[in-house]
Amino acid sequence: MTPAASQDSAASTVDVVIVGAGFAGMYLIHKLRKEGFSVRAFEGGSGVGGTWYWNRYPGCRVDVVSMEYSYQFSEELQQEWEWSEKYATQPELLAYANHVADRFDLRKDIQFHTRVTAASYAEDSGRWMVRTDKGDSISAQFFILATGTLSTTNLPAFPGLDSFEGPTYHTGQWPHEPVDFTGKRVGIIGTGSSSCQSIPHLAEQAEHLTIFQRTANYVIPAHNEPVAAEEIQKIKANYNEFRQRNQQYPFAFFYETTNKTAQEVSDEEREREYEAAWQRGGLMFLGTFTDLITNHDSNVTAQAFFRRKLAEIVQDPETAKTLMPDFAIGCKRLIVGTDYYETYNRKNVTLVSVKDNPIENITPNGIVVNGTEHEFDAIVYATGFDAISGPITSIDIKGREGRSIRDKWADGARCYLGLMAAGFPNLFTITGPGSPSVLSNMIKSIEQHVEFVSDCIVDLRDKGHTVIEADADAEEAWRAHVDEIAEQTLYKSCNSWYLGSNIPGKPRVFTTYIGWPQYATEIEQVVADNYPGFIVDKPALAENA
Ligand code: N01
Repeated sequence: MTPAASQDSAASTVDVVIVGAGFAGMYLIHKLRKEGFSVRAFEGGSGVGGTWYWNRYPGCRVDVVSMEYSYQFSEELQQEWEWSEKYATQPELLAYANHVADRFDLRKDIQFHTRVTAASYAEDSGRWMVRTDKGDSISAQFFILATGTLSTTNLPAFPGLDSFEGPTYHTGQWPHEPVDFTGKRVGIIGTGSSSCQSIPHLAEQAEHLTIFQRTANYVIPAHNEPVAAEEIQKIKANYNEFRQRNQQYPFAFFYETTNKTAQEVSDEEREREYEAAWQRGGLMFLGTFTDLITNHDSNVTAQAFFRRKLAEIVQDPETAKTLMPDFAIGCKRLIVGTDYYETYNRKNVTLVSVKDNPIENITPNGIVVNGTEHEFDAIVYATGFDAISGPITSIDIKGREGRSIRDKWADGARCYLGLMAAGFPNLFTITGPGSPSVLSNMIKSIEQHVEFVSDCIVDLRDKGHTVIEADADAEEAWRAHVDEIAEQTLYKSCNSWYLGSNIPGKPRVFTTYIGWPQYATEIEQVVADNYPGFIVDKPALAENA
C-alpha cells in the first residue's frame, strides 16, 4: 500500500479500485489521491454524475434543497458554484458533477463505458482481483463500491415485454437525446417519484397519456422557485455554519418543525401547521410534527389532511378516489412534485388502477389490463430500482473462502455500520446497507463515508497493517440495531423499495439506519475508540491451521 504501487509501474495493479463515478466515486478519487493512493475507477456510463447521468427523464429534479445537496469538503467549490433553483434540475446537477470532475481533474483516473462484473479476494495476497466487461483484470488492495443506492433498474418481467412494436423507455435509463412525445399515445407504468415528476411533462406533450397505477402515492408540492441572490449570499457568507446546523436534523437537512407531537395540539392548530407545511412544500412535510413517522394515530391525521387536499385539487371524484393512498404517509418515500394532481384534470390524461387487476401482458400494440388492450405509440417504464443492495449484488463478488456476497445476503443485506461486510476484507461500501443513506442528505452521507474510509486506510498504512474487515458478531449486532430502530417507526408497515419488497423474491428487510445525528456520533466514536468491531490483519484460515 504505497504510492509506488501505481498505475504507471504496473497497469493492472493499483492501491484502490472504485466502482462508480457518481458523487461517491468522484470524491473517493479526489480524497484517496490526495492521501497518496493510486486509484482506478470504473464507470458504466460515458460520463460522471451517477444518478444524474442516468435519470434524464423530463422533469427530473432532486428532492433535497440545492444549497444543501452539494459537496462541502471544499470551501472554494461551495463558494464558486451557483445553484439557480431551490430544487436543481437533472441537467444542472449533471453540470455540477462535470464541474467537479474538471476542477479536481478526476477523469484521468476513470475508465468510462466499463462495468465491473466480478471481484474476488485472494487470502494469500490479501488483494482483490477485479474484472470488467471490457476484459480488464486489475489487482487492488482495496475495493470500494461507490455503486449508489438507486442505480440498478427494475424492469418487471411482464409477459410479452419484448413484443411491443413502438419505442420503450425506462426512467432510470433515459436516452441522452430529447424524446419527443408530441402527438403520441403514451402509456406509463408506475407512480413513484420518477413517474410523478415526469407525468406533468409527458401530459403536456402527448396526445394522450395513460397512467398505470398499482399503489397510489403521496405527492407533496415542491413549490420550486429560483434561489434568491440574497439567500445565496447569506448562506455563502457562512456556509459552514449552515452545514453544521443542518446536520443536527434527523435526515441531515434542515426543516421547519413545531417540535410537538401531532397528539398534543388542537385540531385547529394541527390543521394550520399542515397547511403551512403544504405551502412550504417538500419532504419537510414529514417533520411538521415529531411523531408522524412513529405514531400511527398521528400519521392518520396527516393522511386525512392529504386526502382533503387531493379531493380539492382533482376534479373528477372517481379519479380523486383512485389517487388516494391507503398506507402511512412517509412509509414509502414521500414524493416531491409539481402539478402532479393537477395533471389529472387534463382531458388527455387517464388513470388506470392495476391494484386489483395487475397488468396481464404487453402486446405489439400496448398493455392489457383486465382483458382490455390499451393501445400506445410509446411505453414508459417508471418501475424503479433494485435498491440499496441491488447495485452490489449485481456484481459477482467473492470474499474469504470464495463465499459470494449474493449467498451471504440471501436472507437480507447487512454491513457493519453500513460500511463493511464480514468475510469481505478491504471491501468498503459507500452508503451501504445499514447506513442512513437514502434517509439522509445523500451527499453528506457520501462525504462522511469517504472520509471514514480514507482515514481508516491511512491509519492502516501508518501502522503497517494491510487488511481490515468487519467482525461477524459486530455486523450481526449492527443489523439487529438497525432493525430495532426501524421497528419503532412506521417504515415497515407498507411495501416499499426501502424494504426490497418491490423486487419479487427479495427478502423483506429494512436496511437503512434511521437517525443521521446518532449515526454520525456512532461513527466518530468508532474512530476515537480505534475501530471496535473491525479486525485488523486477521490471518487466512489456512495460516490458522
Ligand atoms: O421508483 P419507485 P422511482 N406493475 O420504486 C410500480 C428516488 N428518486 O424510480 O408502489 C405495476 O418509487 C410501483 O408500484 P408499487 C426516490 O428516492 C428521487 O419512481 O410497487 N406497477 C411504483 O409505483 C424514489 O423513491 C427523485 O405498487 C409496478 C413504481 O413502479 C426512488 O428514487 C426522483 C410494477 C416504481 O416506483 C425510486 O423512485 C426520482 C408492476 N409489476 C427518483 N412494478 C427525486 O425527486 C413496479 N411498479 C430526487
